[in-house]
Amino acid sequence: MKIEKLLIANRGEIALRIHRAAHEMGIRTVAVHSTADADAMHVRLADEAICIGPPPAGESYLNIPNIISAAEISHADAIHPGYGFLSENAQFAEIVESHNIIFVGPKPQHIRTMGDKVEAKRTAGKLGLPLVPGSDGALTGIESAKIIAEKIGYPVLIKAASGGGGRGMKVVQSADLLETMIGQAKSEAKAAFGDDTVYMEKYLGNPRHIEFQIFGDGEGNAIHLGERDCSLQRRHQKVLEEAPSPVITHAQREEMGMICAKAMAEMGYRGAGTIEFLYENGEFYFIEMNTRLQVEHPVTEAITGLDLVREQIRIAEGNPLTLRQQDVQFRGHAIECRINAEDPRTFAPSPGLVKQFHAPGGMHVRVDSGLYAGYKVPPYYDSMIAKLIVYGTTRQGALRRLRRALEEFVIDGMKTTIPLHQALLDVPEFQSGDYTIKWLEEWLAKQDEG
Ligand code: MV4
Repeated sequence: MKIEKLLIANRGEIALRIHRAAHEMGIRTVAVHSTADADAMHVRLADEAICIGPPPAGESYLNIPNIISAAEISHADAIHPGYGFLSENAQFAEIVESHNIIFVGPKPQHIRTMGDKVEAKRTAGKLGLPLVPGSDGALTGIESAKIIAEKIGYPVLIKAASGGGGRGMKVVQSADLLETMIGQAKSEAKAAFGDDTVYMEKYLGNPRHIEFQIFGDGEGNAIHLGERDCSLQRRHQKVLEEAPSPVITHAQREEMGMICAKAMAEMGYRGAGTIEFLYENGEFYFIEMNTRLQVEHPVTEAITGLDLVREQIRIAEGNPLTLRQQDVQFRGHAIECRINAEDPRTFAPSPGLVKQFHAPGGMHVRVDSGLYAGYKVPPYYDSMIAKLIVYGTTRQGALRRLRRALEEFVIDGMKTTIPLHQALLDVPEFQSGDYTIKWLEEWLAKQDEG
């Protein structure tokens, strides 16, 4: 079914990104916004705008009855949830569909499965994805936990089934600490998620974080769009992403990509998804799957030439995939910098009035941002205010272009993380691509000492 009008259940740069794809497809857009976002760029550009509540997200962007009401009032025939907020809420997807509105996203059952990390791992294993050695499902008692830990070897990691994004993890170095740590992990998980289910994995000490982009049509066909390397992160917040990974060979991409695509085809996955792996000593280990569009999707767009949001919308309309796997071509190298309204040293939030805004341009430079001079960055939400994406024929070329683009970027009126990205460009380990998930935090700690 052709979508005529799309409600965008999100804010900021991703709401703008979705609006742009929709308008290029001739689809009218409905922006929903909190009272704090009335002046947002995507609200101005949308064909219609509906206020759905006060600034706290719980009363606006997470307010399901208000969003459904906005869709009914505006006669929207589809809802795109973006990332964050309601994007991985299976119940929301079900409610949307029960109102005969198209959910631009996966089948609710697949969102639910992947939201439970124990279920996700079990499913991934059955579908042939390589797993981190660990407990086969949830931990059931200390005696069996001890046996599993001895078998896989210490250190082990206790993870919450309802966790994800690094919340509620405990590293255990030896058997004498296991019972205490499982207890702590359980009570923290109970407090944070209302679910004390935990599982165990071998702790990988120094991996990279590499994720594969996949698309399924919901009818048993699926393709992969290669990988992104997201190892540069601080406190589980990604700082910079690149595609392809500087350490993955063409043969590894083909092999892992095919394994991912085959798995998604077999489960009948619909829409965009990301399969996350840890990568250490040449081996991939599945950790989680994200059932949504991701912040860093533009680096994949840059190296494949595909519009991922357009592809999501086409699938939601019930169309087959635009491309076959053999038509997907990977070309060049792309890097994305997340620019946050934060102090570049302390990372303290720094929202405020944008006094001047000048985005860099020129060949192979993309800026996704809702900022404009005179806009006030509200203090209630995520601090990411812009994404800078550069493309080059080679990684070297992309790095040179990134340096040039960062020089041009002007955001006056608040502190931003632009100087952090500029400093990173001068560091040999970043220049050579020789970094793991621990590297940035260690480098930042050294900067603070010196
Ligand atoms: C791990 C790990 C080491 N060993 N699992 C953190 C977030 C969640 N997605 C999984 N995470 C990790 N799981 C095993 N068995 C280390 C991390 C981890 C991490 C993973 C990806 C990106 C950044 C990270 C930062 C710290 C820890």
